[in-house]
Amino acid sequence: MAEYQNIFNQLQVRAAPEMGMVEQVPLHERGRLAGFSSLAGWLGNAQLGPFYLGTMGVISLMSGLIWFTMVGGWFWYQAGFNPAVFVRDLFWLSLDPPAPEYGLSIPPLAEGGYYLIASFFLLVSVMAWWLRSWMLADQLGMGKHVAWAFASAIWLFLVLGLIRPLLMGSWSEAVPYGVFTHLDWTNLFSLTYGNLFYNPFHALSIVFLYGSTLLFAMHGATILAVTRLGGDRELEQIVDRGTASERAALFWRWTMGFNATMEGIHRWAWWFAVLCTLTGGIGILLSGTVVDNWYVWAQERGYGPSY
Ligand code: 07D
Ligand code: 07D
Repeated sequence: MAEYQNIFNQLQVRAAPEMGMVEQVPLHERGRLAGFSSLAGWLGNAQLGPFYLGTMGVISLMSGLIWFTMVGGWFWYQAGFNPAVFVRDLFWLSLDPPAPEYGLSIPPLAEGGYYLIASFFLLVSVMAWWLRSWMLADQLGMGKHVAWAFASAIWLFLVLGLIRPLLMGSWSEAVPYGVFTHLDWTNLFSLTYGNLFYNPFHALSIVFLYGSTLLFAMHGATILAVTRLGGDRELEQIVDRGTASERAALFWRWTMGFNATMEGIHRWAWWFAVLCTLTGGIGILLSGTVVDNWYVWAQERGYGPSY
């Protein structure tokens, strides 16, 4: 049994919780509580905690909570303080940005001012979480790859809600806070700029989105396929012949003539994910600022059909 472990039958060790390294870690910011959960153990590691909240964690969670309650409070108001209506209409309720006539000025609370205040807290929350991802990696002596990848998502987030509205001179360009209203916004955006499919950066973003799922499936499947040979426990794999690692690589070399390396596959994954939101942000930033109609733009460049 101990020789053959995978996600479904992993042995769940119960001993004193492992608290992690202490070197260069401000221990007063790290919690002391840790426990075990069988459910967590089926999905990943059975140990839960200790949590490391830190100053940025507290700032992020608190401002995130303020944003969340402000939005929830607005929904509650829209539902006429009726719990049944609130639950029934939850997906349709929405906190909307100011109307176009307000431009970049601060409108009355009920006409978008409240939206702007909530957005400020969402911004603080996301940025503080980013700082936290940097600081924790720093304390562990790690590279900053997670922080940079997150920065790529934040780039798209900032383009959608801050940079593009500023360039367009109107907060009304920002995305509403609502489940279906943000989908309507997305649809309208595409229609307004003449079909986003003809925006090459939207296409690139889709390439990396689809590519990410393909790479994720290939990598996940490959490693699972060699867990019976210890491939998930990447020790000794790189030096020996006939290891899980070598077979995993050979599988792809035999299948398609090329194989990634143990390190390289993770670079492929990182770049595909990062490029999805990086190219996406460029595409959104150009819409309405540089290009007014992607369909006409494509026609002028000879690839948009003129029916
Ligand atoms: C699984 C990690 C966990 C994260 C989750 C999201 C909130 C929002 C607040 C109701 C993969 C938590 C959600 C905190 C609650 C209120 C006011 C990540 C995982 C589970 N969208 N979008 C969703 C956001 C944009 C689009 C779902 C956020 C753009 C389409 C969820 C942003 C455009 C579809 C959601 C954002 C766009 C969705 C599931 C920010 C173009 C769907 C998300 C901050 C990119 C899908 C009903 C998910 C859906 C969906 C959240 C931005 C398009 C509510 C926070 C403006 C086409 N979006 N979205 O699982 O079911 O992500 O919608 O930029 O089909 Mg969206
Ligand atoms: C939104 C990054 C920001 C998120 C952050 C997270 C919290 C919550 C809480 C954990 C998602 C903050 C998190 C606050 C924390 C908890 C509990 C990433 C975000 C920082 N499109 N489209 C894309 C496809 C069409 C449109 C990208 C496909 C139509 C618009 C992606 C199709 C129209 C925008 C993509 C399709 C249209 C996009 C998003 C098919 C609508 C964007 C990538 C098959 C009718 C966005 C350049 C992403 C973009 C975007 C896919 C169709 C509109 C590749 C597959 C033609 C307006 N579309 N799309 O990672 O970048 O998003 O475009 O039809 O803005 Mg599209």
